[in-house]
Amino acid sequence: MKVKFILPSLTEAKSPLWRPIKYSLFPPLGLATLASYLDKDDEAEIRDQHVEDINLNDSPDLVVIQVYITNAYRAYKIAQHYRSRGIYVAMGGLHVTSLPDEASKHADTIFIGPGEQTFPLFLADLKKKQVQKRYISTDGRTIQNQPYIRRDLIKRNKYLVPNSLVISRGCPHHCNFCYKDSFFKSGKSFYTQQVDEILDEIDRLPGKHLYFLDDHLLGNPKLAYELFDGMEGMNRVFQGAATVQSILEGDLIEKAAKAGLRSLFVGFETFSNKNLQMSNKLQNQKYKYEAAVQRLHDLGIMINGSFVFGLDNDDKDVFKRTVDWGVSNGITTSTYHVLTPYPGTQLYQLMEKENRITTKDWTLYDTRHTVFKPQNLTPHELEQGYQWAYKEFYKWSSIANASLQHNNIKHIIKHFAYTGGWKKFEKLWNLIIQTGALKHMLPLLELILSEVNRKSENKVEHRYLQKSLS
Ligand code: B12
Ligand code: SF4
Repeated sequence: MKVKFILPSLTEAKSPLWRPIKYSLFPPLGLATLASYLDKDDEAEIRDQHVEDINLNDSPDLVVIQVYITNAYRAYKIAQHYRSRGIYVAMGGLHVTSLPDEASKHADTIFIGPGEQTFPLFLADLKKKQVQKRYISTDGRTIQNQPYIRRDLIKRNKYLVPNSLVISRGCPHHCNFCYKDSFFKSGKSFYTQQVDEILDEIDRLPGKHLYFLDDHLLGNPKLAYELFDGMEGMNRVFQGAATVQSILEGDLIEKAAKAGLRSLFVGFETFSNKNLQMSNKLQNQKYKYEAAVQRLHDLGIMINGSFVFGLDNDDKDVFKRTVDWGVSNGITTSTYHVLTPYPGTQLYQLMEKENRITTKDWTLYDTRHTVFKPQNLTPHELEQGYQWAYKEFYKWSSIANASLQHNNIKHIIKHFAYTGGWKKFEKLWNLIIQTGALKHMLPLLELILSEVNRKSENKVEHRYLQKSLS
């Protein structure tokens, strides 16, 4: 059987605001995971529309499409194209799980929830010619003892970070704006691989750099301890995501740093306790963000802070407050989002009930547009403030100021190079992508992620550097 796996590009990936580099970071790991359930004699290919042409003139036996909210319409068109030619189309992913009735109009079979258990079942049914219209993941979810991800189908040279991996599914928390509870409904919503399997997978990945795409890398502290123990001496540098709480409790973060953690995505989201409460983001509530920042910086770990604008307790000052905090606390990169009530989430249900959803055009659900009635801001103010925050945080003087918050010269230089390199050389990135030179950038990233020598002699006189950088 010939199987084609497609990741249609997100709408925003083709907009004038498109930053090709953002969409050339990670390969489609979900599809490579599904491909691992095929038979040995099946033929498979993965096409990621963000980095290549998907070529619609072929005739596979089965087309498998991954649907995110903002690529949904594009996914439906591709499905329509193949179905009109009698080719079987299966669809799954976050958006299909949120809105199965919408998606089922466009596919022969849809999948609700993670695919590790349902996709192999479907393949077996397909052979018996007894396929169902819907497969729903419920009990028995696991990612242990699974076949190897089909990394051979990933075109590594098209991505800046080909060594992405994910050792868990879901997360132990329940924020009300997050996709997680609806995606993992009726079954386990946080589960992990076994340590020996993870270490094995790491061993199979070439080079030095790893990016853990887990929602919460430290979510299972026991597993994380064992993993970091095992990784010590493997000479890896890695990036991942975790919560404020997990950074401050125990000494897991020290272990992570020893194992090679060099940069962490942290969901700060908001400084307002009311907002945190409304969002059920309780894991942030009793902790001081500054303490988490200090701890990471002491370990030489760079921070990518995530912030949401438009929660009910946000007013016009929220943008400046958030940017100022990021700069004065030496946050390396900030990811800002306009609050987005994704269908299926508790937040969506709440807003729907209060009649606050203003559009159901899913292409606008990209966290850049306001798709609901905010409480203390106009939709326009919210979008303007969001755009202003990005500009302000990433102007050269802010980058320099934020870099100078560290008391170690290597950390200052790394911060400056990472943020400047990521945000300030768009044209150069485009050229690098177009000329196929992306694969040569990884050593540079690894260099920037090298260890900060903490004992170092090179603590610097701030005023001196402030002068030379600005
Ligand atoms: C990598 C990533 C990206 C990449 C995606 C490109 C790529 N190559 O995959 C990039 C950088 C482009 C990106 C962009 C964005 N992202 Co993103 N991203 C992720 C991340 C960290 C990992 C995805 C991944 O590889 N997961 C691991 C694999 C194994 O899982 P999977 O892809 O989901 O596939 C499984 C299932 O979905 C299912 N499945 C999927 N397709 C199919 C098809 C069939 C037929 C079947 C059977 C099963 C199936 O089976 C797979 C195996 O279980 C997730 C968080 C996460 N941990 O998943 C966030 C996440 C998907 N992103 C998120 C967000 C908010 C965004 C942005 C809006 C951020 C922004 N402001 O720019 C944008 C736009 C996305 C959009 N809304 O359309 C949210 C999504 C919320 C939502 N409801 O849509 C997530 C969940 C993070 C979070 N915790 O909130 N992202
Ligand atoms: S901590 Fe992150 S992944 Fe977990 S529920 Fe909250 S937003 Fe979702």
